[in-house]
Amino acid sequence: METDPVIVKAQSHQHLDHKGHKGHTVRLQCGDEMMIIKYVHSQTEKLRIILIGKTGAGKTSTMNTFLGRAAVRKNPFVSDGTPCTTQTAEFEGQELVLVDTPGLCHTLIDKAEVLNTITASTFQPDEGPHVFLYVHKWENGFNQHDEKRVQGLKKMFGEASARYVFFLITHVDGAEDKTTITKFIKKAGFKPENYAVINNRGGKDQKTEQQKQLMDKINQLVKKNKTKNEEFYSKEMFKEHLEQLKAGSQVDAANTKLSSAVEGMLTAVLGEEVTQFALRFNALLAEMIDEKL
Ligand SMILES: Nc1nc2c(ncn2[C@@H]2O[C@H](COP(=O)(O)OP(=O)(O)O)[C@@H](O)[C@H]2O)c(=O)[nH]1
Ligand SMILES: [Mg+2]
Repeated sequence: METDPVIVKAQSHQHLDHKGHKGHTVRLQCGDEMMIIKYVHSQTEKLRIILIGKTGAGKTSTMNTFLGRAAVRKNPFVSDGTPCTTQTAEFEGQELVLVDTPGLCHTLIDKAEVLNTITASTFQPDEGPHVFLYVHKWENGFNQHDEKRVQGLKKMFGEASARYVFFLITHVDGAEDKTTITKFIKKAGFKPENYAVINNRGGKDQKTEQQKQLMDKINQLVKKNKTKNEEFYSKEMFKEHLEQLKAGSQVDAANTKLSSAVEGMLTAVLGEEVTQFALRFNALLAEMIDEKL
């Protein structure tokens, strides 16, 4: 997002680091010399974020908050019926690829199909996501079903995926007690640095501040993963997870009766064999989850 230029008078060019703001254009005046610098994000240029969570959690609204407009239909029975929706947004000079997914306890779509769509969404931009943004609605508490959903995510993508999961609590209007939220975060099994709150119905200033906090924390997480050369959740990590499952599991016997709309999409990215195995695994996972995921 382009903003009005900020004019900074400095003694030397070194002051630049302290005066710049992400996404701003800065005009630096040093003596008679004038420099115009456009600040881009100093962290990873482009982030791929996949939004996952229960229907009604606020995934689509969060996406719209970043888009700054209601570009995606909010009706869960309409928007959730379509395979993954990808939108590109920009926040403070950083490009974000946001992928919306159907709700984890959708009542109208077959459970295995929901899982298939999430798998396809994960690799829809080809390379995997930097972050699985787990969206949760505040007010419900965090019950055993929620715990199962978070665990289900780990089951789908393996232990390695835990490094990429970030927790976002929606419907937080600012009146909530921080201690209560901290306790809640602990119960959900997340570290304080890996969660943020947002009120998608809040005012512009509140939302901008909350988006800033969310993105700063996400960038920290990505930076940490990057130092280990594991910047994002990769296809290789997913394949490795499936390989481990193959040994002695009933996955091979599972039946993918569904004519999955995402099959072709996945095959192009993961290849025929891995895709077929992933679909069978999702069918099995869906069967195992007898209560609403
Ligand atoms: N008050 C409030 N309402 C929200 C917030 N986020 C989403 N909603 C509302 O919750 C409902 C479900 O949101 P939606 O984004 O469609 O959820 P999804 O199914 O996860 O995509 C909609 O009516 C939204 O307007 C929030 O942060 N605060
Ligand atoms: Mg939605």
